[in-house]
Amino acid sequence: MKTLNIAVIGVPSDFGQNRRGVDMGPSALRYAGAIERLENLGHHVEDLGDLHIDKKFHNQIHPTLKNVDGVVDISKRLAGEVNAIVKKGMFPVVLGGDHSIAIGTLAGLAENYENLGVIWYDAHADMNTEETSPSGNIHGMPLAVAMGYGAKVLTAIQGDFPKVKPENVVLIGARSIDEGEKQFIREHGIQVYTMHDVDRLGMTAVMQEAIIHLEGQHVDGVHLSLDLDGIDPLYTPGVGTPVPGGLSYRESHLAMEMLQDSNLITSLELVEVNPILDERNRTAEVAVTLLGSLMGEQLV
Ligand code: HAR
Ligand code: MN
Ligand code: MN
Ligand code: MN
Repeated sequence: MKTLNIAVIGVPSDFGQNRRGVDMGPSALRYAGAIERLENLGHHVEDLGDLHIDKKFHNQIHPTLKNVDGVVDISKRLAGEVNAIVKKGMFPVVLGGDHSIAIGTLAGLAENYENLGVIWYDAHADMNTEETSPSGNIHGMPLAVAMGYGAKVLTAIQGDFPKVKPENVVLIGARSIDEGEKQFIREHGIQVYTMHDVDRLGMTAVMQEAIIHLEGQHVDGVHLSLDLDGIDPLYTPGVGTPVPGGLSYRESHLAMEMLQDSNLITSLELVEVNPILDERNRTAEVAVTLLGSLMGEQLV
């Protein structure tokens, strides 16, 4: 296991969706022992604390891009922080917050990588645009934005260029994909491992294929965007948009362990933890055990 200099940053944003409480995600993850878990593995950890969220952006009326000014404000500042973390040679761990924060994370990473890979571990594809979104919730859009699709005010953050190439994106655990997203996936030939694929192939083969695909793309880094709703709500009930039939606890640990063994991952975000909807902080606790497996914990 490689010992890393890790910078942890909390992003208590709930601008990307309708349900309050996901802004307490960073607290729940810290309470569940995220920092200690990393330190106990021998990593050097710097906790940068939480970004300040300007509540004045709440209740902003915009039916197709809800709370867009808040998302833009937080994305710009998060991108700056993530960029600075990578420039210092540190490994960024971003604690959300809803998944709209990935817009900022990926914008901050983009300047540092020529050919960034992304693993999107999620029940959803998060590839809607303002035109295709059934909800207007920006947490359903960040992956499209990162590839350069959607409202210009979002795609232009940290420069008006695509932050990630469609061929460098791998989805794992998808089981709730909107019509417009299906079309986007087909058009761009995006590598998607749905729950059907996990059922048929097994997680071992899925991760092997995903890793081989990214290596074949000659990526110079891989960001893992871990939405806790990718896991079955039996294990992680504290999320805003639970979808039954998800990845199991053990499948998820296996995935994290294989990613640790692959040595590919260069940044991480944990998103959508909502302690208000949870049972005794179980979701944050599962997230922290997955963080442990990804970052080098061994069973023996
Ligand atoms: N696809 C739906 C929409 O765009 C729901 C998206 C839910 N997204 C998250 N993040 N929870 O994955 O509104
Ligand atoms: Mn998501
Ligand atoms: Mn999701
Ligand atoms: Mn191992």
